[in-house]
Amino acid sequence: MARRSADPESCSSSKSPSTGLRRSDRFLIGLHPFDRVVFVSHVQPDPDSLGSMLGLAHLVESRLGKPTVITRDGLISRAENRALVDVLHLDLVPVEEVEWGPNDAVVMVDSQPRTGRHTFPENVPLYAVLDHHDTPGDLEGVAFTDIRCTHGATCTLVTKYLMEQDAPIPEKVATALLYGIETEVTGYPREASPADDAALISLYPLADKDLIAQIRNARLPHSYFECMLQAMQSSFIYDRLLISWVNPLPQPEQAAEVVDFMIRFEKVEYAFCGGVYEDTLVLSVRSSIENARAGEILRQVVGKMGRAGGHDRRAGGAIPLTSTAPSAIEDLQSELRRRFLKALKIDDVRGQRLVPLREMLENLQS
Ligand SMILES: [Mn+2]
Repeated sequence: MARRSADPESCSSSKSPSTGLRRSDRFLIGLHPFDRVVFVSHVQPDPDSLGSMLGLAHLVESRLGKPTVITRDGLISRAENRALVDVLHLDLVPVEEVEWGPNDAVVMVDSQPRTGRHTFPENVPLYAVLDHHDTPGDLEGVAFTDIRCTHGATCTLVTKYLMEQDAPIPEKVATALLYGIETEVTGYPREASPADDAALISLYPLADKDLIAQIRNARLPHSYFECMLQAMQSSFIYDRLLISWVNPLPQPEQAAEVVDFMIRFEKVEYAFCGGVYEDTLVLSVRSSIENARAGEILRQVVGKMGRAGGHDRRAGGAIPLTSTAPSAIEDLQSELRRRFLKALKIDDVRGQRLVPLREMLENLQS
């Protein structure tokens, strides 16, 4: 299943590659007829999305002199991601407030069309898609595509474009791009390519390291600790898989924060967390092994119940709930648990609590 190593460019996609032009040239040339460039990304945009939009907007403004709009689809709730927006004073337009002009070029980053990860209207035509996810989208009719799953971050592609075009990278843009790559290649084993490391090296002298430190160490809300406590209390180990549930999830991105923490547990190779946020079951997976196929496994587990996708060691998904009654949620949880064990070929073992019940009770202080 070592698809990456066997055929590293298996998911790369780029139209008319034989023109002799670099990708960044073709990206810019194709924008000439348009009046304005609007950047869109996936729901709950992460630092890789935000950095990619900011970097490409800078490229377009500095090289073509055209106005740009950077959008935000849904909430940004993770403390670090909010800090990124705050300390860099990012001006994000909620995607539902964009007035789509007839001569707008729409550029999607860090995501692909019709993967269920957007709320902006599907009838708005896209000029370009730049992404690094394994999750295939519908690229029909998109003039410019640059999909490179071998890259750890979309920000790496964007950094390459800026360097190819000799566009000076301002401190704010470099800081966002550096942090965007850093968050994508965090964890071990790293999901990074030599291109990611080369981009990090180029950006490091240009970025504001104090701001990076401030973002990385963002102050955490009370709900973060409540969520983590609930996750630890609900965690069960099934052989090499750890499953945690948090209901309700205070913020949708906290499922990812739970698995980022739980995957550090030395006895497991996969950590999965599910949590109810409003009328959705939000899912997140991390793996500590190479060729983990986390995105494929989560897609298989979720099946037609919802959507899922991601990378080799990190994945996410969502299942719309028809009922939020506790019994309906319990049924869904046991179905997902059963499917996960099957996908990982784990015999139907009895789960062991991460923290034994007796210890939980003994540690309770009045
Ligand atoms: Mn990304």
